[in-house]
Amino acid sequence: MIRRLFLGATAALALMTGTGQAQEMILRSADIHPDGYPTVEAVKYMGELLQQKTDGRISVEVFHSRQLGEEKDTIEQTRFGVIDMNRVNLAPFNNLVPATVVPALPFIFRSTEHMHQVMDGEIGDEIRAAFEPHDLVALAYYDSGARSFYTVGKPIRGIEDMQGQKIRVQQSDMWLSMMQALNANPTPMSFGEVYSALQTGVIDGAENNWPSLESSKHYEVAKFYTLTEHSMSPEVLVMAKATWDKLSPEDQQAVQEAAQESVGKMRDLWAEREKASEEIVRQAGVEVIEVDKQPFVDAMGPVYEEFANTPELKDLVERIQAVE
Ligand code: BDP
Repeated sequence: MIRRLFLGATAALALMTGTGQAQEMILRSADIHPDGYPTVEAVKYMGELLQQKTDGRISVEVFHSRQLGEEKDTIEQTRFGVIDMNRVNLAPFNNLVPATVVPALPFIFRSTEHMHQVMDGEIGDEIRAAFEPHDLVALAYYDSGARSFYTVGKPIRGIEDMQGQKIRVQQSDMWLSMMQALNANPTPMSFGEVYSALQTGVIDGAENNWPSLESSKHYEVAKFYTLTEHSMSPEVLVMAKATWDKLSPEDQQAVQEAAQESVGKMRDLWAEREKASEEIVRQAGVEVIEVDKQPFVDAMGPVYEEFANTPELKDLVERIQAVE
């Protein structure tokens, strides 16, 4: 008997004939980063684990390098179940899922260890649960280092150098507010448009972590990297609720386990890549600028006021700050 399993419009199905043989299901997962980038490799690894756990029935195919589009579009498509899985930073979810604003807030985490403590625990689970009403199941958080500013013309050596700079931000209202608090001109755009925008002077700068600065080759154009480390917003791996709902409870558990087990792998890959990327960027002659962070921290009051704007979100901020 062949049991039919429909998994969204795009999950590839290969029905195998013969009694007792299960169908094979290939989950399509989106990522804007190129092949070899830690997030891409971590999701591939997650797929291998899933395949092992399901005796080869369920696997994952990662469509890296924006093959399925920019994040704004792939997020929508994942919500509709057109794409099964998606690895995105939390920031592009900020407008949709308010709780995701909190871990993206400037300077909320004191260190990577603090971020891990928070996201691996109850608070992380709470934020994951906030995706469900938006037709998404958040499976795991991945490292994303710390984001800092890079500029083409004028180096940022102090907070006063932010004045009037056109800085690309992710498509999140919180990020607009953050740049306004620094007297910069925020320009939201997709990641894929940033290289040419830097080159043509549409923007003066952008901000990201070492691996993204390196893999995007933005460092070829932006020759000043100022270590403000203003956000440690983690990455998140989500699944379409439509896909999730079509899995048996056992398979849901296998997916959840595989995702969680890929987190350690991701952390190793990330640590390695961070070092390698820093090396490449420095070798290319980018001036890496140490800056006094305190004035940046002090300027963020209005951002917290505007975005930690309900008792629940305020409480979330306080609980994060209280985590040792
Ligand atoms: C990278 C994240 C990616 C973001 C991108 C960006 O991995 O998900 O969307 O930054 O700035 O670090 O758009």
